[in-house]
Amino acid sequence: KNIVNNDKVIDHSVELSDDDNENNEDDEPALPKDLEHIPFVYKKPDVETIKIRAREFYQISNSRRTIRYFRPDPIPKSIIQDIIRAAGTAPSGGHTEPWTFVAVSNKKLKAQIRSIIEREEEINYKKRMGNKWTTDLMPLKTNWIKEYLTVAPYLILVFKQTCGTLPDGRKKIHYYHEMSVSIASGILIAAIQYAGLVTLTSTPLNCGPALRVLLGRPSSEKLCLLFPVGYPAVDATVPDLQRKPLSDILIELD
Ligand code: IYR
Repeated sequence: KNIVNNDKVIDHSVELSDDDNENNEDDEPALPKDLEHIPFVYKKPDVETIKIRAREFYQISNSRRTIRYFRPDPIPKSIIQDIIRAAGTAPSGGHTEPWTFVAVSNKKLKAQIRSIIEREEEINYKKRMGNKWTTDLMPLKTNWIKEYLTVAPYLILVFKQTCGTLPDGRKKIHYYHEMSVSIASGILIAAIQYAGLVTLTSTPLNCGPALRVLLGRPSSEKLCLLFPVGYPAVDATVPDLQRKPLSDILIELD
């Protein structure tokens, strides 16, 4: 909800502290003051090509499934780097790029990550999530044992930077960091899918601080999501889910 107060709109979803709104006597922007605006280079495809490409992207997206069973086969580091390059093209509040992607292939670290997550997830499933939540998840056959965390060749942990530091040491405000990192994660998922690999969108409840410390990230960063990346196991299964039809998700006002 937006609260109008002393002529300032305070949008609580952007998580600005009172300090961020008050201590702005120095009106030096975070980006260069004299930032140039240059012509945008765009080659317009014909509409038939656009139609084909929109359909192709939908088909690629529609073949994506959340995969919980992986093959241990390694994947080249350059693929992970390009996937993260793609995620890093996401739009962000004030072009603050408030994300850190930690790509883990080290076996010992993956085992430590798994141990932290399984310890917390056992408590989540048995206590914190409660009856309604665990009952709703039953058809998906998930539990606190997460073999994929040690089997998948890569784990990508996505941290949001709640704030940053400017070259002169001042605090850099990261506007809309939550949304920016969510969008980047969507692009990450799409890039993994487009490349021909699989992943699982995992939200390790209550594991953020322990994983952050394990991976040596500062306390200004918060863990948002964890993506195991690799090939699906030959015998991988997925729940037979259906997606909503377009008529259920689109309202057309012509
Ligand atoms: N994070 C837990 C539980 C879980 C929650 C939801 I919502 C899911 O769609 C799937 C799982 C886990 O990873 O098992």
